[in-house]
Amino acid sequence: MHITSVATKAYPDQQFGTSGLRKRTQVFMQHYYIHNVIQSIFDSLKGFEGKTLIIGGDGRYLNSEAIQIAIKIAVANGFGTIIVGRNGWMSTPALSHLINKYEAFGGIIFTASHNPGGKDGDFGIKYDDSNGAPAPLSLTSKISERTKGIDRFWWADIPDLDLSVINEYTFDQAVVKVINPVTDYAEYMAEIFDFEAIQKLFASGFTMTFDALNGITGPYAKYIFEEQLGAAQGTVVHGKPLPDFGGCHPDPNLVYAKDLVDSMFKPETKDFAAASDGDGDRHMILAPNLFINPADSLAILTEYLELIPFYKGKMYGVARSMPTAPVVDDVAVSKKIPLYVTPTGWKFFANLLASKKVAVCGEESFGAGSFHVMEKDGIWAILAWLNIIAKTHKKPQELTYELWTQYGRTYRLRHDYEGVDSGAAQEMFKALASKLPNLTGTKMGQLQIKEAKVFTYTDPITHEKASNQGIIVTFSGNASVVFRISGTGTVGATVRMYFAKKEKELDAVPAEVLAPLILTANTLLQTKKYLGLDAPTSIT
Ligand code: VG1
Ligand code: CO
Repeated sequence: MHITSVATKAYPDQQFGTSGLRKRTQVFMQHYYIHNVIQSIFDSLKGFEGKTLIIGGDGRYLNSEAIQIAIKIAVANGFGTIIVGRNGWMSTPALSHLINKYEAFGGIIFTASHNPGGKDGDFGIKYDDSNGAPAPLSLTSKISERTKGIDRFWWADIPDLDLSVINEYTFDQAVVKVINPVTDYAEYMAEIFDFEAIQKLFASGFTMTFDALNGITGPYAKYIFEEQLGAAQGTVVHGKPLPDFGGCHPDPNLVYAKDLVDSMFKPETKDFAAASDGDGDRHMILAPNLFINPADSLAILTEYLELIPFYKGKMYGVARSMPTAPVVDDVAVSKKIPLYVTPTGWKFFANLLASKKVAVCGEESFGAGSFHVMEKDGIWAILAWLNIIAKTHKKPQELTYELWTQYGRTYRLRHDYEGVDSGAAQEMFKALASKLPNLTGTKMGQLQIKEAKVFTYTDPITHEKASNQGIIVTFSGNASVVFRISGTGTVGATVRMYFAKKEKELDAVPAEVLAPLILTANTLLQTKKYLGLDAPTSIT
């Protein structure tokens, strides 16, 4: 095997965001663009010679080419073992699990998560470190910095490998292993959950639909739900990973999983429905005629997780991201466990999970997970729901109404203004930030502002500081609005506004309850003035 140093020119735009580097697919198709990122990752790490690297992807367009490139650069840089998922497939949580299981140095996953795929869609790359957690801010900053100065990458002149069959290839000191990406993960899920109880649930006639949205979870879901747990054949829909996700947007929410949602809002429905995103770390839960939002889902998981033996006596605490409606806060108080509020992005949960400060974490963006892996995990969350349903003998809608009856119902909505002008968005946020000191205590319409501040976070373990993590305005009457700019968008800027308000009334319409809050938020941020937009481009 021959290893050469290949000259390259730096790209100025390889900045890592909330979750890795995400760009239009065509941006990634530029000459040596992928090569530069991978070498920049390796240049930012130390001590991996002879160690193991896991590589996978969510199957989107460019996945196979990117994986072949990553293998060659990894071998050239001196990794000893490279483990790749068959077909180049692997979900993000499965990557995290494999890193732990094989005591790997780290892992690379090619995904733009819930963003659309295809040649005209998006592509991306994430790096997970040796405990299977998303690279921390300190590392992603280092990688981003390195991409600006890179002028060469290391290249092994080995052939493209056939990744469609399970096999091992040896090149001098290095071995590349192609493995079944589903089996290890499925075995781990069987260790965590009471599969027998869930099998009985399905055997008793319980019905479910799982929509993989043509993303990576199809093979995992078919094997686990249908083959192992005995759910009816056909439970999994859109179960084959497709390079362009069949033209769909693989984001499990009310807008993009509309067919599934519609199927649950009919007189005759399944007992339960769920969906996951492109790379398998998100999940959406539905009951007959009821959408169970991520904040409620996190609260219910926290309330009941100890019924599952794996978690017995391990409910150390719980964490939610700041824009996530504070439903779980009430559960934390009632269970007398600590609550942490972090910035957006799973990387901020990793230290809390690893140091056993928390057992469960969740985000409003349909992500939840526990210390079982250091990434959020869609299939895990759905299995947790099934296990809780099986153990409590309660329907998902009953669990939800019980939560609301006990604590009150928190209505929440998110408005996104997608693909807006970056400069205008920055200006708009600057203008609001400058107003904040004078807002506390003032009245806007019916609403009294309790506090208005920019959210900053200091990691309780590393003491790393993350500043400028969005603006939060809290109002009297259990209401709040959060404003932030997305870190995963690929065109212009995406502005997000998150609304939450707790009410005693259980069956109101979220948009009606939140209308005054939405009006006030728009007056505060002045979206019309700065963005020229009257309404958001997406409501979830
Ligand atoms: C979004 C979500 C955030 C999530 C991130 C990655 O980030 O809001 O909660 O962690 O996507 O999710 P942003 O910066 O666009 O709001 V995924 O499924 O990429 O790994
Ligand atoms: Co994802």
